[in-house]
Amino acid sequence: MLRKRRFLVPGVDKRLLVKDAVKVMPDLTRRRFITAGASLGALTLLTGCDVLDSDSADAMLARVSKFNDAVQSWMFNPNAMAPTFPESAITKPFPFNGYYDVDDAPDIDGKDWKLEVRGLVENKNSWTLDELYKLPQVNQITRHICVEGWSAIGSWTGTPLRDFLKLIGADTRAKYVWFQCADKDGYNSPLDMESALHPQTQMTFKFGNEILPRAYGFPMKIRVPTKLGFKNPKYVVSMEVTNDYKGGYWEDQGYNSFSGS
Ligand SMILES: Nc1nc2c(c(=O)[nH]1)N[C@H]1C(S)=C(S)[C@@H](COP(=O)(O)O)O[C@H]1N2
Ligand SMILES: [Mo]
Repeated sequence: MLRKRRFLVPGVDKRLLVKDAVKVMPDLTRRRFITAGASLGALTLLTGCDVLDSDSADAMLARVSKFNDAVQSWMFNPNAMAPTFPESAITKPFPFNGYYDVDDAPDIDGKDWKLEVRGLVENKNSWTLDELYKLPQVNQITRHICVEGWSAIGSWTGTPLRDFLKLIGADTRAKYVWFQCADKDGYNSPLDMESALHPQTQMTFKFGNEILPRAYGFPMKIRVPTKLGFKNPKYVVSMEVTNDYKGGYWEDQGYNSFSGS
């Protein structure tokens, strides 16, 4: 996300693009888009267009100009499904992103790692990786969208988070599931319960049918295809079911905690 190195899009001024898009949106969409942070990433979620090349910047504006308020069924409806793709659409190589270089990413020993479970749950036992791997898993090929304006399609396999929450007896009336990660300067992110229970929200153990590589969050990441990339924590070490808004790494720096549908 916001690192020193910025992705520059030739011929496209990202701030102007967001401004132009806002101008051509229908009223209700515009209001909600602004409430959701009016970022380039949100625009990518909304249009399905990636602005990394200038052609799709034009395509994006063309799409926005055709919006009607029905578009909200995708961006603002928490029950909407993120689009899925065929294997041929997978982006190779898939980008790495963190607030550090890949060489400084957490290097976790899967044998020692345990997922801690806290807060409003009946069963607070920790889970080893072997135990988690035995849970039923599903695959999804979905688009990951970073607020910086790039996106990539990947293949993720793991256990739907809602199945796990049920298994541990989580109080699903609570407001948030809050994830903490192993990054050396910390990384965390709150996820609203509705999104935690979304059928596509996944505890991910595999990327492209291989054990999740270190770059993408070994041993476990939370894949939320209806949200921007920063709401997809990697290197997760604990989850807490809570009614308290505990903030998050990017959320605390002004990024909208909603950031998606
Ligand atoms: N623990 C942790 N999770 C994280 C981040 C991070 O820096 N640390 N970056 C976030 C951001 S901004 C993005 S775009 C995605 C990048 O995931 P990828 O490296 O698998 O592409 O991870 C998200 N989750
Ligand atoms: Mo990101």
